[in-house]
Amino acid sequence: MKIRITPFDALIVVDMQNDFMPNGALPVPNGDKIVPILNEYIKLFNKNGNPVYFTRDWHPKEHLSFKDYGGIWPTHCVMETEGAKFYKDLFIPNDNKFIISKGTSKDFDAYSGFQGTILDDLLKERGIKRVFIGGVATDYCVKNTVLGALNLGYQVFVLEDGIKGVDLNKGDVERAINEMMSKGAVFINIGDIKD
Ligand code: VGL
Ligand code: ZN
Repeated sequence: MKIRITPFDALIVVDMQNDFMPNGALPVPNGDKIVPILNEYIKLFNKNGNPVYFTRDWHPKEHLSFKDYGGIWPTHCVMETEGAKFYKDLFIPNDNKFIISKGTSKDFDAYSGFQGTILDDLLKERGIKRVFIGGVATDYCVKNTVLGALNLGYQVFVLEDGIKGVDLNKGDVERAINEMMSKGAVFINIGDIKD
């Protein structure tokens, strides 16, 4: 497949934060391995003048998703902490980039970058029709961001070489991929983009 980036395209990089990387509070196995490829996508979009949206989990310290507060996750991505910062090797352009914080209030969680954020408004404002989505975790925030985008009417490309999952229950990643595909997401690799 050959895809040419148009002015109606945006890149969404999901949750590439310290706590989701090896040694973080909620590590995605090999989450750091996708950074070089993600950086290639980021540079490609940025060079073309296309916007790049970085979502981040940005929780208050008493968040309901944390085990201590009735949730299923260890404490992670507490706002303003080291664990919530973007991973050091992730390339963050100076221009045309937007940070989208989610899960920011104590009583709500958001696996999708569209949930409780202005991401959809920002995309619509710029006339974006197609979104390219990569990051972590395939079976949680990537999946939900992809399904959210499809529901909102965007054409969605998932970066097959730029996602990593958790697989808490064996098969979760495979099921997530099948669900995204069956709802219309198209999986691509860096070589599919015509530079
Ligand atoms: C995520 C678990 C909890 C994710 C966020 O980014 O996939 N997973 N919070
Ligand atoms: Zn979270």
